[in-house]
Amino acid sequence: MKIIRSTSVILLIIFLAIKGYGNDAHELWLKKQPAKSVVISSNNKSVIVNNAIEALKNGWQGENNARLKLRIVKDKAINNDGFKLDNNQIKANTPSGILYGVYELLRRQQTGENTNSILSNPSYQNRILNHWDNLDGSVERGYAGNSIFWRGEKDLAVTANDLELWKQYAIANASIGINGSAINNVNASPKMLSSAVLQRVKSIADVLRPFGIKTYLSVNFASPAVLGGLKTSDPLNADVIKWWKAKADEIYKLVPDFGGFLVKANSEGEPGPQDFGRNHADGANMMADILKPYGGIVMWRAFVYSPSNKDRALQAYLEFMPFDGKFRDNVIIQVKNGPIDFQPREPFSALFGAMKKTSVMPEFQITQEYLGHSNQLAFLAPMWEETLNSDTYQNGEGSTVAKVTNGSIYNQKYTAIAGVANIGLDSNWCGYNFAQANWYAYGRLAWNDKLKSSQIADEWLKLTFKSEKENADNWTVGFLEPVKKMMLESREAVVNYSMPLGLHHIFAAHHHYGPGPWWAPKNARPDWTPPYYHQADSTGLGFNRTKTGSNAVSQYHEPLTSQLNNAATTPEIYLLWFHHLSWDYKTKSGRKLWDELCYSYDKGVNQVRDFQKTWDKIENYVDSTSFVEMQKLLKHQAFDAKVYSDACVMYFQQFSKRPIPFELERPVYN
Ligand code: GCW
Repeated sequence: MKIIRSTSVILLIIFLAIKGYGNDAHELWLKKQPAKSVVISSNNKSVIVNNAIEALKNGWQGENNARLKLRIVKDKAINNDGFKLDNNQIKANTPSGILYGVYELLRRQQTGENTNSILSNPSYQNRILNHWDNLDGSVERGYAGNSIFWRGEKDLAVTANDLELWKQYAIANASIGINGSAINNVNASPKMLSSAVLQRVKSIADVLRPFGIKTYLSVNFASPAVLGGLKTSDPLNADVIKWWKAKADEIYKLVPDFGGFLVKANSEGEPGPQDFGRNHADGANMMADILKPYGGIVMWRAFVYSPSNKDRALQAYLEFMPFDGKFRDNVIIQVKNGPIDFQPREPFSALFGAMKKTSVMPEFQITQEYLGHSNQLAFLAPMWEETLNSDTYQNGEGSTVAKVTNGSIYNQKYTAIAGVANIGLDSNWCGYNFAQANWYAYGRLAWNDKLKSSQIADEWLKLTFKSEKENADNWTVGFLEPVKKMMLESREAVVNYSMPLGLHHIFAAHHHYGPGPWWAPKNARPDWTPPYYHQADSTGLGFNRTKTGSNAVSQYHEPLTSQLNNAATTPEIYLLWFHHLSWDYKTKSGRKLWDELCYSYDKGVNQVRDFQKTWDKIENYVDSTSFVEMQKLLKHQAFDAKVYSDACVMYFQQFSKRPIPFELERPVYN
């Protein structure tokens, strides 16, 4: 009896473990469908192609017993890991191309799109996730639990669970075209390069490789001194160069296809070449020369600023432009989408397109550091689409951020794009179900920078939530359309209730959740305090970056400089980013700035309330766990949005000394 009981407990545990909880959220957008049978022939037997075949067998939704051909060919129309898909034939130049073609085919089958005459080439060669994962298992700005890669320097042994988890991670990435993972924080511990840790790096790389994913490491610039015991980490010192060479050699012996280094140097207290009187090019080129024989690249971040300059938004440009053309061809300067720091909205960084003789790559943040962590719905594809489609004018009209970084305008030997991952050990990988859509969206945009957010949301919703049982028409009207609308509006709602009209960086200090426009302790670095950014005073609000102010506008190419220099021609979404305007400034709606600000905050709150109404109506379309999870999240978000809005409006009211518009808040004494 006892045995039977404990066996059934064990079986139940196994069942629950396999099933996970929620809408089988751990399966991400790769829901297992009862697959039909397919007969596959291939002219290639590599592990990557075998994994493609495996995916087909598990997911084939086409006609039963169909014959499918996978062909490695030499086709000039196909670039890099691109592919051709023609009904039941997939052609590619590389095994990875076959893998991506297979996932495209499966996705199209599931979403009901056509599967013939398709040529798909990736926009960027290297489509990389940056994990801000620390060796101790914590994740910087991670809201989905601990690291999937690290558990502490004393716990480096690789378990069967690790291997399975990394495999699932690799499959998910491959299914959306991601082909690189930088597996540790850019605030990098020198210990990452210790021989013991590198053994684990090898194990990770061995799991990712069969899915076409290269492994990269973030490195600490002071590693030669801190880890290697040298007297210096000066990039021009012969012993230092020797140390890096030996390290590279050790890494490539373990990981022959190692992708390269990601470096945060001389930024926020991290060491860098400037500590030794050298510059960014000295540092990056030293590493690039060492990695070159192995085919490795250096992604050198341009996220630099210091308390000395007046306007932080100017600094990356000032520090990097003098080195344009001075970097080796296997160095790529990794530039955050905006000039400050992953705010809910920023204009694009002026470095895009301006560095004409240097490879530049965009860095996006998938984890919601400034957009509500995992407590708030924010679908980020519209934000990234906005950046990618911004016209820099640097090589004439149409020089969008996408085009000046993807190799179609400038001759870059390597092209790349990075997204700071939102992945952790949480059972749904990303903290909340809909955050998975951001991982998905990043991969899809990295593959095809022309994709529309609406298409990405559409795909993700179909892949994640549509089940065979559903009547398609009902599902589209009752679930797909309203939920897609909610997703597409969600980032704008965050902007509205947190920092509308170009306001930025008015968050609570440190954790960056919730409002803190007042935070300015006496001894704090000014550029880390919100008043530095919003500049509210009795005359008005906003940061003057025009020619009469910090002149950040001059870093942009005409006609942008003139357009942004003038409040009347500045897009209203960036108004207070570039201008300090009177509280009575007349905005496009006809309202005065103060009123418009109040209306924007109020709009954001109401948008979230509408999301709640939308979600309440879809109960019948999702499993109860997913339904309740999202309902709770939106409730929390509506509450926090109201706090955000009220706090900011009341704070700014001290300066504006104007009443909140009557329609928004009828005073109680009236
Ligand atoms: O936005 C800031 C974050 C830091 C982060 C840094 C960076 C990894 O607050 O946590 O550090 O950006 O991008 O380097």
